[in-house]
This record gives sequence, C-alpha cells and structure tokens, in this order.
Amino acid sequence: MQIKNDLTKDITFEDFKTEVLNDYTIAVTSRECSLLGRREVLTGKAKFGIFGDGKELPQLAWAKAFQNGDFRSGYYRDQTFMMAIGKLSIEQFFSGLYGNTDIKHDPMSAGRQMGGHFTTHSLDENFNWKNLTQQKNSSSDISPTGAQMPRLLGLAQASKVYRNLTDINSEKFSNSGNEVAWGTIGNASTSEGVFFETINAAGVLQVPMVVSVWDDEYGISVHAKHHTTKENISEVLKGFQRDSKHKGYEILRVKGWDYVELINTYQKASQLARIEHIPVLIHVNELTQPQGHSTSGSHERYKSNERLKWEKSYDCNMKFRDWIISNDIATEEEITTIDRNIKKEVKAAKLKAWKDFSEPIKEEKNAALKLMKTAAASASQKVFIHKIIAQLEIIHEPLRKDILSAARNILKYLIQENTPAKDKLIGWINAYFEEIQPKYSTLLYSESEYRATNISEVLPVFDATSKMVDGRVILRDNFDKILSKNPEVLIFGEDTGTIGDVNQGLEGLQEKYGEMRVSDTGIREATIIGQGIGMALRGLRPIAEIQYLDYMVYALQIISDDLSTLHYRTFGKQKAPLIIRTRGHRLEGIWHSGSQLGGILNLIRGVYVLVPRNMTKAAGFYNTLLESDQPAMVVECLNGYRLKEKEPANLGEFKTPVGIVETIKKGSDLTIVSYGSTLRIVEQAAKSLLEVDIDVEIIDIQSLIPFDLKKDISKSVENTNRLLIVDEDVPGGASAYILNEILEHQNIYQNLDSKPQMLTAKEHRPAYGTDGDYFSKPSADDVFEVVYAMFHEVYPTSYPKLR
Ligand SMILES: Cc1ncc(C[n+]2csc(CCOP(=O)(O)OP(=O)(O)O)c2C)c(N)n1
Ligand SMILES: [Mg+2]
Repeated sequence: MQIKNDLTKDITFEDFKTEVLNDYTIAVTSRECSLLGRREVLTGKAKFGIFGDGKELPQLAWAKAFQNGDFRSGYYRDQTFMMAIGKLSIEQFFSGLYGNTDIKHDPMSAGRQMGGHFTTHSLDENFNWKNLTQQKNSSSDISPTGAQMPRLLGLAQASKVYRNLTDINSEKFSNSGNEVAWGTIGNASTSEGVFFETINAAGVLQVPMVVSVWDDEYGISVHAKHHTTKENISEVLKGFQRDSKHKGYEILRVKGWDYVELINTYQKASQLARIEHIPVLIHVNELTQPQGHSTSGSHERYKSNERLKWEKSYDCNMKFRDWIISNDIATEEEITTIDRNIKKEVKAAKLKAWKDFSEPIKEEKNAALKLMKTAAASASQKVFIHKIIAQLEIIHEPLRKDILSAARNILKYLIQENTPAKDKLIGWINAYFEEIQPKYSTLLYSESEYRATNISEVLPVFDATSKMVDGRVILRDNFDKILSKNPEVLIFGEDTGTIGDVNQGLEGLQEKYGEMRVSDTGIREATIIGQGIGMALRGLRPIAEIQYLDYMVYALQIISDDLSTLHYRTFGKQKAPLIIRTRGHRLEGIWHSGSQLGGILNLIRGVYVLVPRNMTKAAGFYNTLLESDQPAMVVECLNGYRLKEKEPANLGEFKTPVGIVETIKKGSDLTIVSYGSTLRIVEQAAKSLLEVDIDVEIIDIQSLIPFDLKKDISKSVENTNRLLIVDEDVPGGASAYILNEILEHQNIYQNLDSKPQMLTAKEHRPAYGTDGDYFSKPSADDVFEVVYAMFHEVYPTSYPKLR
C-alpha cells in the first residue's frame, strides 16, 4: 500500500484508473483503521486513540508531491500520509496503538509514544546515518500543539544550506538542496506563538517549506471563532504573500474534499518550494472529523446538528467515492468490492497486531505463574498467595504490570520463607526487570560510540609564545578553528553574525566564513532552537546561540519537548546533536544575571548541561561536543569574557571532558562544590577562611548533566567530612539537584560530620546594581560565614560565635 509519485504525463485510462483506485484504497484503509482503532480503545485494548479520519484526501495529494529526501514535520492526523509513503502498515498502526515495545512492530517509537505520533528511521542499528536522500523522511511527532513548527524551519533551512555550501559532504543528506520540508498543523494550533514565529522566520529566510493547515473549524470543542481572527488563517496571513517587489510566501487555498484540485495544489506547492526555494502555505479547508477529536469524548456534545450533517455530506472519502463513480472511473460495484475487501484486510491485520503484542506477554505470564505456584506450594501463607495467583490467572489479556505486580506482591508473603522456589521467583523478578525496564528507559542520551562520555580529555597546551588574552579571544580563535575544520558547522543567533556576538566571541568570523555559516537571526528564541534541531536532523552541526541564559525560557519549551525527548522517543532512530550556546550567571538585574538552572536541569533531561568556569573550559567543551552526537547546552560565564586567560596553542584540539569534576583547590576541612562564576567568590572566601585556619577543598562541577561520573566529590568528602554546595540559583533549584546527585548516587552520608549545607541566592530574582547583587546572590562574605558557622557548631571554643 503506497502512493505512486511519478505522475507520468501520457497516462492511459487504465493507468489512471489504477492510480485513482490505489489512492481510494489507501484512503479507505486509513479510515477503517481509525474506525477500528477507536473501538480498540473503547473496549480497553488500547489506552488512547487520536486518528486521521476526515483528513485522508489531502494527505494522498501531498504524498504524491513528496519525494525521496524530503522531510515531514507534522502532527497526529497524518496517518494516511504515512501509509501513502509506505512508512506505516496496518499492523504497525495497531501495534502503535497497543504500545508494542518491539521496534519491528512499532517503528514509530517502540511503544514509547501514543499512537498517531509518527517517525521514520534516520539511523541504523549502530546509530549511524542512513542515506536520507534515498528514503522518505518524517521527523518524530510530539504532542504539544504547534511545537512541530520550529524544527520544520530548520529542516527546510538545511536544504538552503546544502544548496549554497558545496564543500559539505552531503551525500547522505541532500541532493543540491532540492528537498522540501513539509509541515502540517491543525487550524486551532495556528494560534500558538511558535506558529507565527516560524511563519515569519521562514519568510525572512526564504526556505523551501510547505505548511499545510488542516482546517476542520475546531480545536477539540472550541470553534474557529475563538481561535483565529476572521476565522480564517490564510486571510490573516495575506500580508506574507509575496509580490513583484517583496519576497514572501505563496499562499494557496483548497477544499479538503476536492481530489483534483488537491493534487494540482500540492504539485504546484512542491515545484515552487523545490525549485524557487520559497515557503508556501496551503490552507486546506472544509475538512471534517467523522469520529470527533479523539477517543476522549464525542463531538455530538459541542457541534450543532447542522454542522454534523454538513460534515457527513462533505466527508472527503465519500466525496472521493462519488467523484470516482460520477466520472465513470469505476462502478459502484467495483468500489463496494474494494470497501469490503479493505474491511477484511484491516480486521485481519489488527488481529495479527494484537497477537504480536499479547502473545509474548501471555508466555511471560505462564512462566511467572509456574514459579509462583511452586513457591506457594511450600509457603506457610499459601492462602494469600493462591488468591494473588487466581487473580492473575483470570486476566486473559495481561499486561506486564499485572504479572510483575503479582510476583512482587507474592514476595511479601514469602518474607519468612527460605526455599529454592522463593529464590527462583526472586531470580525471575530481577531478570524480568532487567529485560523489561530498558524497553521503557534507554536512549535518553546517546548510547552510540560517539557519545560524549567516550571522549577523553585533551589538555590545553601552553608554550613559550602563549599570551594572556581576554577570555573571549580564546573562544573566538577556537571557533575559527572549528569553522575551518568542520564545513558542516553553522553558528547563528541574535547579534551573532555582523558583530560576532554581543561579547565578540565570534568577531570577524562572518566576514571570514560567510553569512550562511555565521549568521544573525531575528529575536525568536524558540525558532533559533528549531533551526538547530531541524538542521541537526539532516546531518549539519548547528551551534544555536541564545543571547542570555535569562531568555532561554522562550526556547525552553522546544528544548524540553522536542530536543530532549528526540532520541528517547524514537528509540534511538533519530538524533539531533545540536549545541546550544548561551551565557549566564552574575551580571546585573532581574533579567541579566539569572542562573535559573534548577528549572533547566529538570526540564531538559536528555540534553547535557555544561557550565564551564572560564572560556578555555568552554572552548574545550565545544571541541568535545563536536566529536560527539549528544545534544548539549553550554553556559558561558557572562562576566568572564574580559578576564585574562592564557591562550592555548592547540586551539580546536583541546577537549574538556563531560561528567568529570575538577578540584581547583585542595583542602582538608570541608568540601565546597560549585560551578561557573560563583567559583570566583568561593575562591575569594577560601583565602579568608585560611586566615581562621579553615582549609577548604574546592570542586568545580563544570558538568551538571552528566554529573560527576567518577564520584570524585564523595572521595573528597571522605577526607573532609563536610560538604557545602554554593549555587546562585534559587533555594531548592540547582543546589537541590546537586545534593540529590551526591546523596543518592555517591552515598556520602556515612562520611558526614556536619549537616550538608546549601548556600543559594534569595528566592527573588536578583535586584539591579552592585548592592542588588550583594543582597540577592551569595557573596564571598556569605560563603565565609556559612563555613565558619559549620565549624562554630562543632568547635565553639576555637570558633566563637561570629555575629
Ligand atoms: C500546547 C498544547 N495545548 C493543548 C493541547 C491539548 N490539545 C490536543 S489537540 C488540541 C486541539 C488541536 O486542534 P487543531 O489544531 O485544530 O487540530 P485538530 O485536532 O482539529 O486536527 C488540543 C487543545 C496540546 N496537545 N498541546
Ligand atoms: Mg482543527
């Protein structure tokens, strides 16, 4: 079941008929999947269903225009398209609905995502790139409405980059930039900020992007009158239409049930985007939702009878059927035979998918039951155990939770036993966890041979000619080396191009490497990240700059929802090794001094978070990351660009390792851990503390995710027996994360002679000016006093109360 997309001109009637009926078959198959899919949820076999019924026809027209190398970035309505490009079979559709954890059965996510979230595989089993130009590609869907848009921009921009930069090895990614990035979005989701941000950015960048709006007038229960000005998105976007004087969009409108016009429209859009490299918006209206929004409710509750009647008569599949018959392409009889056969085929495939999903679990249940029964036989509390066994036995369609939960509950009744049968049951539980848990928990971070934790440190080399320079010069000269060595690296952000970033870490590099590689963007943090994700998905190595850490919040949703879940949600079948560059910590005022790392750390698991204390360390992180396939964020110290550092001779080569802490001062009395700019305050305090005979050890964490993989902090606490965490985030922010890492994973509590302490900023954002900083963030005086107080508590005579 797959569309033909070589539309030959001199087509015979028979060929034409075959093609039309093939399209019809796909449309009706997809519909039947939606209908049966809903039933599977309502009968409890699947948990949730959201389907593509009512949107079949435009997706067939789109699939005909979609070529090898092209990319989709869409949403949960696109099952017909996925079927039409040959990337979703009926069985796979149902396997996804059931949550089959075998990637062979559910190639979309191995059961990690709910059905209706589609993807294709860009990576082979060793996480190496497949040749994306020889296959049809879909980036992986996410649920937040509109969040597919930022990455769409990057997917389209990659074509522009490949067309213009010919020294990149593009063999696996592009054929002269001829690929189109196709987006889909629901009418209601166009209200999201990221939609407008993306539309504007693509108009500015003039990239080959075609956005289809599937307009069914509703967003769940909410009518277009509450969503869209004039209830018409293409009307509202008219100002983006290109004209003889201005570049812009081509905006097309088409009715979602008009087969012929749909095909013409998609062919036109494809040509425009592919050849002219311009963005196109297709507003597909008059679409319907035959079964309502999802399995969570019924649309009869909020649609008028009139609307429901209209939806019935404008159902695109019905209209297609009528068109075929009234144009004498096939008889009603022929079509009815097709309909009947499809019903049988879908039903059979559904049953097969259910068998594939449920049989292995049934076998697991039987194996476990055997062990449970043996363990019960000799147990003194066998009555209770038999009850649990009986409850499990009657579950004919068990889930793994049912089996494992029963086994774990039985163990509670075997606490006092000491039998080989009990040991066997314990062995089974442990082995089951070992086998099953990875199905749900692997691949949050890269597990390939290129993972960043595999890359060893290369120390900076200094020689007789090494000079002391401003920190930003080290960054700049290192970026120069990076850009000259790696033609696929692109750096972009606000003020990144012409002036070489606000702190001149890229000074002169646009002039040297051109506007395509070092570029300015609009003020639009979410789509800066989207550009990065999309381009990284197509083999480029983007470095996306967010001007200040404080403005990361605008980008955080996309990093959190898209980038950080990508590798996990595709079961390692896609990667976007994007590097996010930003600067933060300690400057001035509420929005230029932030260190809201607690929020970041908790929201972007899946992305490494690196916090170098100086520019040499930062440059070393960039060098490490470019050899790896792990997305990461690097936070440079805002107040470090003008501080002097010795410039290494091996620029572009030295590497800061990830997950490795560094002891920057040895000491025996207490361990202080911190990171970034705050370390300078800690170092200052350490000098004062020496004056009162307290010799602290200072550890630079430098890599928050991953965290101290060699557990060096615990080794330090073994010697000092005291721990202070200094952090400029709010109380309970990054400091809580750090303490959790140390307590949970390094088991230090037995070695502590004092309560572990945390010194953080105040709960409010830092006030402006030097005094604002002093009264908001930890100061050297605060560090001194906290450490002193810890010693006063233990040795009140030697350390009398300070104040
Ligand atoms: C950011 C976000 N807010 C809310 C939701 C819940 N939600 C899921 S679909 C949907 C309606 C989307 O309507 P539309 O864009 O018109 O697409 P349709 O389902 O009608 O095809 C909503 C509100 C969500 N998934 N993401
Ligand atoms: Mg809608």
